[in-house]
Amino acid sequence: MRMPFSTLFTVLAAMAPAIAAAEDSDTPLPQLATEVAFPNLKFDRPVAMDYPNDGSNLLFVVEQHQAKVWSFPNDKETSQKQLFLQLPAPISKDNEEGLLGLAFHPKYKENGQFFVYYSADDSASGGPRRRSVVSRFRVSKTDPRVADPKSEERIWIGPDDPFGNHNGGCIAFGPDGFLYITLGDSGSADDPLRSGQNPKDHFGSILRIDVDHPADGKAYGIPSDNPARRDPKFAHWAPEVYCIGLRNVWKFSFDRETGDLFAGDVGQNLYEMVHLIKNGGNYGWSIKEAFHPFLPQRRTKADPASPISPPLVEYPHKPTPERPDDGKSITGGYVYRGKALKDLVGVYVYGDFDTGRIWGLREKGGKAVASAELIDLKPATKLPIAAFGEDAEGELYILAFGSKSSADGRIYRLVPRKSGL
Ligand SMILES: [Ca+2]
Repeated sequence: MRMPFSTLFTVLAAMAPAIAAAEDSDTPLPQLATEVAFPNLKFDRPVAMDYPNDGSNLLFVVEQHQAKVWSFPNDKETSQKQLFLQLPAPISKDNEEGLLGLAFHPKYKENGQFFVYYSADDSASGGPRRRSVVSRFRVSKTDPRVADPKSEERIWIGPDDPFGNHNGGCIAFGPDGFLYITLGDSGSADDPLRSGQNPKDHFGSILRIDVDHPADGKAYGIPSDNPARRDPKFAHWAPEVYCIGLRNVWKFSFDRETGDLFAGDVGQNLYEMVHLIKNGGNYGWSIKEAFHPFLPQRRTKADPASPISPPLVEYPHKPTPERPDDGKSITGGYVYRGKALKDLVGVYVYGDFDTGRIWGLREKGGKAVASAELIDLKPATKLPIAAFGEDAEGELYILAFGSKSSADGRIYRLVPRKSGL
């Protein structure tokens, strides 16, 4: 789950202050720090957080290789972690595989449905050794704190996957009520299947499906304004494909105020990037890595239906004398819409898994108009940022990767920076 961020900084190190002064002088990006949000809770390889819109004030955290979903009250002092789901199906457990995504149905309170994304190992039943799956589960009819493990229905089954890495794994419902799914370019390196610019396969894309209206013999329907359904120029795209040209989106999210879709896309050797995602968009992989040429056009052709859109920002991997190591693996976050940090409202927050750095950007008209580092990173505060999470109030959390034998596995929050820190 490498997470990149860097080209942005060669560009923005010089430009961002001027841009910010011209367009956003009254809203500087705040200086923040991190603190443990739930001191009594610890998780094993936590990789995703979600909450149901049911007034329960519960948060849910996914453990990647344990294949568990835990719930707990959104209360700083809580020590009441309760097992919600133990995934019944066998999973693949390569470093980037496992239980990766969780999304509660927008009408969970009425229908008890939630969805998970996992790396299935179906070899015991004669199926493929590795492929990604999205399943629907339901909460128990008798206990609202426990899922019914027998309720699983596989909704979407991904293509056979030749490699253990680049599995995306983020799922979320958009403001349109459709389920968005991301999976990477299959894996290995250099886009070996040339899937980035191939809109016929599901790799290297964000998909959008309608889980409430199954159709055409599938367990889901296709929204009428998916690219292939709304415009003949996209007729060669698979009906599920919403956008293409992504290497491995490690987390996307919707701005709960505007509905805008932001994605952190992990680059290969040089750059990490943030994209503003549009219906029918093409984000360039593997012709481009962020703003830069990657594979030449003679080795992979750009899809003719959709010109390549550059990222909002990028950051480089390689440190320079003027700039420390920004990171190697981006973790996309959220546009902050909470109440605790007023200066952060409207800022898209993201970080890097390798370096623990956390940045913010303001977007306007499809461009980043302000960009800055939010925390003053000290070795003692360097978090392996596996994911960001959001609660019902729009407050943000950071899931720090860790296991039973390591120091972390805790959940952090952003707080105002005290003077002297
Ligand atoms: Ca893969």
